[in-house]
Amino acid sequence: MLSRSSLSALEAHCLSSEWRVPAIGIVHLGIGNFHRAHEALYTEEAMLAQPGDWGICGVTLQGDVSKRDALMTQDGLYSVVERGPDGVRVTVVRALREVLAMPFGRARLFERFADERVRIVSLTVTEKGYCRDPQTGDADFTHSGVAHDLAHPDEPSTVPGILCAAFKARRDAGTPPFTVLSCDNLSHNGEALRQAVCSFARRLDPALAMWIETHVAFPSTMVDRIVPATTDADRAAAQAALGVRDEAPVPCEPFRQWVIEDRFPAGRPAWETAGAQLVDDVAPFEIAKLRMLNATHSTLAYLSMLAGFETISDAVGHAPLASLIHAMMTREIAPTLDVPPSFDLGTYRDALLARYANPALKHRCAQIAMDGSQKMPPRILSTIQARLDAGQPIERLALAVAAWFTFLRGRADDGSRYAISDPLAERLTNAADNAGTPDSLVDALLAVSDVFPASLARNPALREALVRAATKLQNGSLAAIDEYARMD
Ligand code: CS2
Repeated sequence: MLSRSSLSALEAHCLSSEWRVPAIGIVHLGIGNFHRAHEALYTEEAMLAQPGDWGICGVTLQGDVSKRDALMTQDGLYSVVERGPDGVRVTVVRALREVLAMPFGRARLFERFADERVRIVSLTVTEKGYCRDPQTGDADFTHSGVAHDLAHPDEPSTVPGILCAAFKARRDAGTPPFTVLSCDNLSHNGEALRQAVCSFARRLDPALAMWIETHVAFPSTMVDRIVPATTDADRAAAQAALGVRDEAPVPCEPFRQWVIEDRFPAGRPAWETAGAQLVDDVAPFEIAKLRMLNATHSTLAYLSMLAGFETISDAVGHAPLASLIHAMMTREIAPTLDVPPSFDLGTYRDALLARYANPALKHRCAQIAMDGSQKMPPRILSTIQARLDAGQPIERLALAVAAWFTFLRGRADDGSRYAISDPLAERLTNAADNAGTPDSLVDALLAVSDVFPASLARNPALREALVRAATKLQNGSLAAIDEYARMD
C-alpha cells in the first residue's frame, strides 16, 4: 500500500527526492480527480522550485468518506497516471496532507480556516456547486442548501455558506483573510464566486459583506487538463509501475495549462516555476477555452450518447464527427473570440483535436454529458448569443443544443436507455418526454428559463435552427452528423 513509509523506495516515481513536508497553506474544496491532477501537481512542483508551506487540505463537500479514507490510509499520497499516445508515466504526489469529508470534518475544517498559515482556499466544486441564481448571478436563495445555511450559519453545507462562515471567523479573530481561487469552468469564475458569496453575506450580516468586499481577493483562472474518472485499469497501471497498491490514482492526459490572474494579497506558491501563466486578465483565455474546448466536448458528448460512441477518442475517430467539430470551431466559434495576437486559434483548434484523439485516455462521453443545464450557457449559448447579435449563422451550434435536447429523452438511437444526471433533471426530462415532435421538444426546452434567458428563448432564428437540427436528429444522429459535416 502506498504510504509515507513506502516513499523512500519510490524516488524514481517522485518529482524529486528532496522533499520537506510542508505545513498546510491551501484548503481545497472539492478534492476530486481534477484538482489532484492539476493544482496539487503544480503546487508540489512550485514548492520544489521555491520551498514554502503550501501543503493542501482537501475537502469533499459530498461527505465522500470512502475517498477520504482511501487517501488518508495512504497518508494523502496518490499517483497521477499520465496516459499519452506513447505510454504511461506514473508520478507520486506528496502535496496533499489531509483530507476531510463534510459534514463530519467540519470542526477540523474550521480550525484550518482559522489558521493564519492558510492563505488560499481554492475550489473545484463543478458549476452547480456555486449555487448561483442563473438570472442574477447572486446566491440562489431558493436552493435548499442555501436556505439551510442562512438559517443555520454555523453548520454550513454550501460554498457561499462555508466561505461566509470562514470569513466571519477570520474577521472576528482579527486574522487577515485568505484569497479565494475558483478553478471551475465558469466564465469570469472569480467574479462569479465573489458575487455568490457577497450576496449571501449581505443577507446574513451586511457588515461581513462589506468586509469581504473590501478585503478579499477572488482572482479568476483558466484551468485545463483532461482528467477522466479513475478505473481499475488505472489502479492496475499504478501498481505495475510502483510495485505497491494505490487505491486512489488519477488518470490524465499529458497536456496541462493554468492561466491565473495574479492577485494574491496573502501570497501564493511560485506556480510560474511549474509553467503556470500569471497574467493581469484571464478573460480571453477563459472564454476561448470554454467556447472552443468545453463547447466541442459537450457537442461530442451529446451526439455520441445518441450515436453510441463511448469515449471522446471513439467520437473523433468517426471522420464526419471530427470534421463537424473542426468546422464548428473554425466557422462559428473562433470568429467570436477576441484573443491576444500570440494566441493562434487555428493552432489551438488543431491541438484540441489531437488531444481528443488520444486513444489511451478513454474519457467517457457519459461523464461529460452530465449537468448540461449548467454547462450549456457558458460553453455554447454565449457563442450563439454573440453570433445572433452579429446576424451570423449558428447551424452547427444549434445542432449541439438540439443534440442535448434529444439526449434528454434518455434513449440512444439504438433504443438503449441511460440516466440523466443534472440538477434540473426532473424538469428537463419531463419537458423532453412530453414532447412528441421536434417543434414541441424545442419549445418545451427553450422555456426552461434557468438555462435560456428570455432574449434567446424568444429569438426566431435560434428556434428555427433548433427545430431544423432536432428534426434531422430524429431521423438518426449519424445521418445528421454527416449532413452537418458537409455543410458550407
Ligand atoms: C469536460 C471538462 O467534463 C466536462 O464537462 O468538458 O471536464 C474538460 O475535460 C476540462 O475542462 C478540460 O480542461
